[in-house]
Amino acid sequence: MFCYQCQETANCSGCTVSGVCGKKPDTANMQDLLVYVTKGISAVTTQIRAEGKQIDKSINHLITLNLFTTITNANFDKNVIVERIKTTLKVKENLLKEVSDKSALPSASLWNGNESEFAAKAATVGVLATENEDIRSLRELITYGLKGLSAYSKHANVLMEDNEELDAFLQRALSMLLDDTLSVDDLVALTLETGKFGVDGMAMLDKANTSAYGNPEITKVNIGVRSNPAILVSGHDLRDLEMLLEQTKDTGVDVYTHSEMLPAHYYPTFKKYSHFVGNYGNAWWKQKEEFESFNGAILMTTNCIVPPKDSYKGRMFTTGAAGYPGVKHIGGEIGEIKDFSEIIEVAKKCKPPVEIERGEIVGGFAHNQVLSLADKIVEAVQNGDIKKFIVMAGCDGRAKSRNYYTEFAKALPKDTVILTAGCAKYKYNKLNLGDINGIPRVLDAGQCNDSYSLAVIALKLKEVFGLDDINELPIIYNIAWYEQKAVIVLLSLLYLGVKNIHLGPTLPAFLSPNVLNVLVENFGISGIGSVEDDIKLFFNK
Ligand code: FSO
Ligand code: SF4
Repeated sequence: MFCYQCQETANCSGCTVSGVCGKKPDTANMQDLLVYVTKGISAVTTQIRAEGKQIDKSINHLITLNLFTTITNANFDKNVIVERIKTTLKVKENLLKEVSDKSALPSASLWNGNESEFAAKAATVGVLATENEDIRSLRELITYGLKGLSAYSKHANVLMEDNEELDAFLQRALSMLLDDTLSVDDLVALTLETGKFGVDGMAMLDKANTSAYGNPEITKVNIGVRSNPAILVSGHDLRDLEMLLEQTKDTGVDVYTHSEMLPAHYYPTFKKYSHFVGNYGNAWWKQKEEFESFNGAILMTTNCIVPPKDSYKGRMFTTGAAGYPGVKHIGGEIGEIKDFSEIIEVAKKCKPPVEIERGEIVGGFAHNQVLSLADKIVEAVQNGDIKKFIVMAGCDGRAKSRNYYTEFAKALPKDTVILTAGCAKYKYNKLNLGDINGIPRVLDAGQCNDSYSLAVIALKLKEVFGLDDINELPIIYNIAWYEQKAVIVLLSLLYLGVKNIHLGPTLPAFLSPNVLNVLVENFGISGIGSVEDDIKLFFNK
């Protein structure tokens, strides 16, 4: 195996023996093959579109789900990956019949094989199959961005939002990654185009979420527990949460959010459920301890799964793109009502959660809420009460070096406001950093995809202050990344013209020195230093 798609990759270079995340080599190899056949089918759909015909939505959904399934910590179940390869090959064979001109199709579109041939094929199509390290670097950067985009698309699709233009781009981009005639410059251009569609994808999801559940609003979220048996919902899929809340009504079972599901509490629709109690625990990587003490049933709707302990594996469930061998999976396609009765029955027999903390956290500062406070914020900036905003969106992770973000948040001057989204927030959202004229110093917009809100807010501030360039705003970008959704957020910010982003705790291993150089020269991207040095750098203190 060779995988270097996430920040925790072994020795900051690549997992080759087994994944630091727990992914086994045979599963990693099957994921490589799944990505390969997904590129193959994408070249077929791209050709069909070029010949003037349409592609059914179900094919678009198959492609995005394939990529989503290979995201870090989403699916560890080799059998699921193998089945998706088989389905993709079958669907592709049918699609090939629709193609009039097959001459330009790449070999990935024409390859077929049965399961006994999968391992041998997988060994020839992984990341290292691209020999030129700059081409490889750009191909992987784009692939990871597309994986993140696929995840966001899927969340919108389950809320019945689709964007054919976005799917057509995603598939065209995947097919271009098979094209050996493309230069570094071509791939740099495709990287930025991926960022454009990243913005579109996050906007689509924002529209889907807010149309379905209302605009997030300032909310205090309880972090303590009650004495009923309960279900803990993790991951990012709000539609799954909605179905579960409906089915747990009047059952005596409470529902709590975990990690990236916390922002669900900010939506008006979810407030109407009296058994939707609060948020339990922290970011994804602490789940081993927290799932144990939670005592109840657990539903993983997406990444990030940590290989479960036997102590709670039997009360854990996956759904959607998530999967883990030996953990019960709850099925259900887009548009179908999932049947959560089994998880509810398991929960009823469980002890109530052990309280691990008490109190509240405040969030709900997505674009609509922040823009309704715009006058207050603009006034605070104009009279000097707020000197700078620091965008600290992204991911949390288990690396000790990430304590930087807690220390950095604590060390920030008191006239600064943190804008956050994603599970990165858990490094500082319980620090009680206070407020400025009633505006909390940590404004949480929501999940990682709600980084879109931060971009909308920045663009609005640019307009209000009459600036020509988004980079003239008093905003510093100090972003933490872990997996591929953060990659699409990063590419989206680059597309929007944001410069001088600091990315940590380490720069991606998949950036070759030359590609990194392109990002440094054109966008001023850099890593992080020590807290002390960075505070000096940002504030001349
Ligand atoms: Fe975190 Fe995991 Fe949302 Fe990621 S839970 S690390 S960027 O999946 O997607 O922020
Ligand atoms: Fe390693 Fe990350 Fe890949 Fe897992 S996802 S195998 S930790 S690089």
